Amino acid sequence: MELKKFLQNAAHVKPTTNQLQMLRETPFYAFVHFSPNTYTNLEWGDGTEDPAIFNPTELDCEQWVKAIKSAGMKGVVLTAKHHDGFCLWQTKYTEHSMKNSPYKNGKGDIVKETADACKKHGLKFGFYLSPWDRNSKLYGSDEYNTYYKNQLTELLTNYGEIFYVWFDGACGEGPNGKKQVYDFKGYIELIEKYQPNAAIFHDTGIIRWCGNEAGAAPYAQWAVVPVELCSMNKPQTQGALVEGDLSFSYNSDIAIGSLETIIYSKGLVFAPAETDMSIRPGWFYHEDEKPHSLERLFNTYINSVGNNTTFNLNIPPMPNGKFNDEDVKRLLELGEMLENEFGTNLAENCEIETLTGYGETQPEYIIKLNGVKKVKYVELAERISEGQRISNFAIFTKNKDGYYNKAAQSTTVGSRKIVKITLTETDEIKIRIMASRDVPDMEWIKVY
Ligand code: FUL
Repeated sequence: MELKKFLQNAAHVKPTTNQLQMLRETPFYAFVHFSPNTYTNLEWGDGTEDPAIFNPTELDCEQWVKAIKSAGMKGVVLTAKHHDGFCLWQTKYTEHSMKNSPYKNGKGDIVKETADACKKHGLKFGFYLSPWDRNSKLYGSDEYNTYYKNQLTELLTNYGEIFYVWFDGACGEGPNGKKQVYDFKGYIELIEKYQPNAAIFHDTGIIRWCGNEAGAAPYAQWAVVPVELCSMNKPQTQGALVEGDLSFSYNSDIAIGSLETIIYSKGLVFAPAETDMSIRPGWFYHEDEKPHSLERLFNTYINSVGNNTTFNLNIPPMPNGKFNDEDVKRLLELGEMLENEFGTNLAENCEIETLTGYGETQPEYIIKLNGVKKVKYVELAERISEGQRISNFAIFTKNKDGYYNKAAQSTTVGSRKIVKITLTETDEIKIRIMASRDVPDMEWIKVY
């Protein structure tokens, strides 16, 4: 296939409604890791923990939700079951659950309390249900897939609207030393049946992993990637050199989706990445750990939501069932900083002129601000519903003498790109698209 045609096809690979909702409406949400690990001070329980240790005497899911909301997040993803197999809800299928916790004399349901708090405060609710289960005696047999699907069905049908189901890729040994072959196809069919609007996180697609758990998504960020990496998604176009037989793996150092990586692929799919990290070093609460700095969290936001990925930030409750005050404070600070930095669009109601002198795929956008403004960030957004196109662009600011100074050069845009520039006083900004797979379709340009 001719290269130009191949790239144009790549530029028209489109998201599903569910993927689009994640990118546009819910790009920033919270993980909540809570399990017997919270009481044993571990990251991975082995499934032999006594359910009686799980006793959040001051559980306050509204406190979680309010703190999460204060950071500007739009949803919560609760670990309904982590690798230790302990279930945070009243499941019919195991005793390794809230039924044997002293909390509310075995009648507690933390999935329900979290879902209710989300509903009350206007956040979306989703869950993580670990396929790897180190407690279930069925693990390693076909019956385990039935067990898992039964639990999934409970979670999909009893807690209202679910926006996201997070499948952990981890697959270790169960209590009898056996490994499980997961029936992901069957699991996903249940989600499509009961919660057709839910997005899915999985390392084979829908929403894919960014490649590390440190909040560091690769800088050039494509949502259109080789089907070999995200086999769960439907290929929308063929590869260019279908002879290739490459295998792809998650590697944070590679810009997956760049020309070098798609050219040998058998087909292309739409699969945006999620950036995930914890506010503290561990996913679960450990008393000796401290929350990351505000600067690190803010920069991660820029490099995730502002870099064509979603951002899943974990906050671990303490053994008493509350978020630590330091985490609550940090979340509020983050929300305030996001509001201070991005709350006022200096290009609102400004004239934006599009020039196509260099050709249609290399337009220039001239943003005439209303007077001289102090500019710190430029935010671009492609009309991602129609696909991702831009692969290189530069930002210029006009100086007092009427000349343009180059303020930044960058790569992909996608659903949203936030570029930090050196604080500059200017009354005019020029964005020059240097390379694009097809004619760019800009949904918005904002200046802060
Ligand atoms: C990993 C798990 O093993 C960690 O415990 C944590 O849940 C993280 C989000 O995913 O695969």
